[in-house]
Amino acid sequence: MNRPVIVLGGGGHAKVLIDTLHIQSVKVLGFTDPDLGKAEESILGVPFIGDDDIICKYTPDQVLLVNGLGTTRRTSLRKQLFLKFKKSGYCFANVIHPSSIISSYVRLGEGVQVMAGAIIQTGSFIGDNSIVNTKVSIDHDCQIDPHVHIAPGVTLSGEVTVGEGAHIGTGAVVIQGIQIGRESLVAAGSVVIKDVAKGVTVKGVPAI
Ligand code: JB3
Repeated sequence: MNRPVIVLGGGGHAKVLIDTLHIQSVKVLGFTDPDLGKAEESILGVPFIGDDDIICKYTPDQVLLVNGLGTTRRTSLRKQLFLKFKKSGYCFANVIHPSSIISSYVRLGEGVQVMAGAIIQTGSFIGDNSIVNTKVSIDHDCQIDPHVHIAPGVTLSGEVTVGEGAHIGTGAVVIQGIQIGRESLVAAGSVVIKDVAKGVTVKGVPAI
C-alpha cells in the first residue's frame, strides 16, 4: 500500500485486520472508536487516535481507511461508515490475508476483506466493503454484492449469488446456483438448498 492506514473500530474484527496488516508490513497510524474508554487501550501495539472526526485531519490522499466494524447479523452500520467516508473522498484498502487462495480470475471491489484460509475460485466477484471471513470457501462464478458478510467457515458452491447487505452465518453451506436476496440472513449452520428471498431470515437443515 502506498499510504498509511487508519482502522475504523476497535473491536474483535479490527484486531484481526490489524494483525493481517502487520503481516504485510502496512503502516497503521491508529484506530478510531466512539468509545472513549478505548483511549487507554492499544490493539496489537496500534494506538487509539480518537473518534471518527479525527480522520478529517488527514486528507484523502494522505491515508487509506480500513473498515474494522464487523457484523454478526445486519450490516447497516458497517455500510453507513463506508458510504460516509467514500462521500468525503476517502478510499478503503483491501485487506487480503496471505494464506488465502484467490484465483487470478476473481474480481474484488474496494475495501474487500479476505481473512486467513479463505478460498475464492475462478470467475467470482466480491463487491465493495464485503467480508470473506476465516476459512470461507467460495467456489466458481459466485457473485457477492457489496456490504455482505460471509462468516467463518461458510461454503458457497458454484454460481451462488448473494445480494447486497446479506449475512451468511458461521458454517452455513449453500448448494450450487442458489440466489440469496439482499439484506437476508442465513443462520449459522444452515444448509441452503433453495433460493432465499430478500430481507428474510432462514435457518436449519434444510434452511427454511
Ligand atoms: O465472527 C467473527 C470472526 N468476528 C466477529 C465480527 C465479524 O463482528 C466478531 O466476533 C464480532 O462479533 C464482530 O466484531 P466487531 O464489529 O469488531 O465487534 P465488537 O468487538 O463489538 O467491536 C465493535 C467496535 O466498533 C466497538 O469498539 C464499538 O465501539 C466500535 N464502533 C461502533 N460504532 C465504531 C462505531 N467505531 C467507529 N470507528 N465508528 C463507529 O461509528
